[in-house]
Amino acid sequence: MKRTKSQQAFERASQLIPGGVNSPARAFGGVGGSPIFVAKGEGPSLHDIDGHRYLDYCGSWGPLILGHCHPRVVKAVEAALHNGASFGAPTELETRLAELIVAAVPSIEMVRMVSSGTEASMSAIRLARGFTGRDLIVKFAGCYHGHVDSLLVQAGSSATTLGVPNSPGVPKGCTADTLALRYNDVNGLAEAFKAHGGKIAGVILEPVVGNMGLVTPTAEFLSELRKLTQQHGALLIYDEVMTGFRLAYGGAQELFKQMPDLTVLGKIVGGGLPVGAYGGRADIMKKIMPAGPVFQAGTLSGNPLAMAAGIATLEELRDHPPYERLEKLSQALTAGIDQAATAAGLPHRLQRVGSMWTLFFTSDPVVDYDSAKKCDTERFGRFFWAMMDRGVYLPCSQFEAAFVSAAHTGEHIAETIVSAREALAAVK
Ligand code: KE4
Repeated sequence: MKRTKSQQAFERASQLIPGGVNSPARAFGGVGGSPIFVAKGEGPSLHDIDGHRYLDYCGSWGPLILGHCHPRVVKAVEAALHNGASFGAPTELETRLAELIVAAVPSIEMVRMVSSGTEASMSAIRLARGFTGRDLIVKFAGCYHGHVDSLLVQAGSSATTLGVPNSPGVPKGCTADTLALRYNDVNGLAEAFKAHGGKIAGVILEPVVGNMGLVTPTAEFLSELRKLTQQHGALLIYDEVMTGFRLAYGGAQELFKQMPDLTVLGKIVGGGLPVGAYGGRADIMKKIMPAGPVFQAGTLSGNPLAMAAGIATLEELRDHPPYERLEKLSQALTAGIDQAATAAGLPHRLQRVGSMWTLFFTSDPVVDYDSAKKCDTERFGRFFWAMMDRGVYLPCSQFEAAFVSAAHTGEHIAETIVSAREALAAVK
């Protein structure tokens, strides 16, 4: 497939924007070549400026569970725009979205809107430190919580894809109070609490990881996390930016019947517009300014257009829950891809939870950062382009999750499996 216009657009953008993109995840650094430039999205598809159509399994990295341009979302944002784009004063739209989030997630009694997942996780760890009076934050290697200085320690997603899990520019002082442990390592967790328990303000994790590729927690890991944090007075923070309203209407914590102290949200709660949120126990959230002393602010926090998109998305998910259908479609898709990879004789692991999945080019189960990093990323790059040339757009990195949307149908799944069969045979 010729993508001349995208290549020209990329060259032009690269003169003015570092790497030609406004987020490194889009740079195709993990697969080679240059990114397509998008003309528009339509339901389950992306159209690039060279006129090619792709079935989209990146879905803007997670927000678009309803697919592109869902009529209910478009109508809501259009209506909000005619009332004004931003006021720097409260609107009832913010309260409406807060009511939807609190009704959906029992562990969230109060919630604060911000404008990105990064801002939400940054605020949640500041709140954990302010609430407990402690400094130490525990994270897990390979998890990604946005580009928060103190969490850019063995960070996943594009930090790993592009080889900078520990970014230059982050002073040692910023990460001195961050302890990175191995995901799913129950003994390591117990040892850390034994050694530092009284100093740990909070533990933050992706309850299902998307940013190493799709990695699931063991039940023991999740229960030990809840038990040890409770025992030592540390806060348990679920980063559900990716899994929130994705794996269930109440997120991964509904699926696993867990009650964290704080939850970080983003992506779907904004329906594709810039929204992050953090929420949890009221006694903790009441420490946030102006109710309490922990500072956090934002000009566009609770922006009315973004609120309108988030409200329309969550109301659609509440009124017409797509989760059973997403489970069926995603199971069929990943079974077909798994069989195709086996038929091609390729060492692989296909890991999935609900409509999030990753095809890993490795023979061993991927349970943590070390096992994720053993994958054959060169083969992934060739698979990515073989699928692109067959009209299928995957996340451009082995260390990301792919997403099925409610706009995909059985026919799209069947079409994708045919493309995968050909693509996997081509990358043997
Ligand atoms: P944002 O600041 O990008 O809105 O959210 C940061 C974030 C926090 N927590 C989790 C679990 C996340 O997955 C993310 C962002 N995800 C990446 C892709 N895996 C966003 C893509 C990008 O950086 O462009």
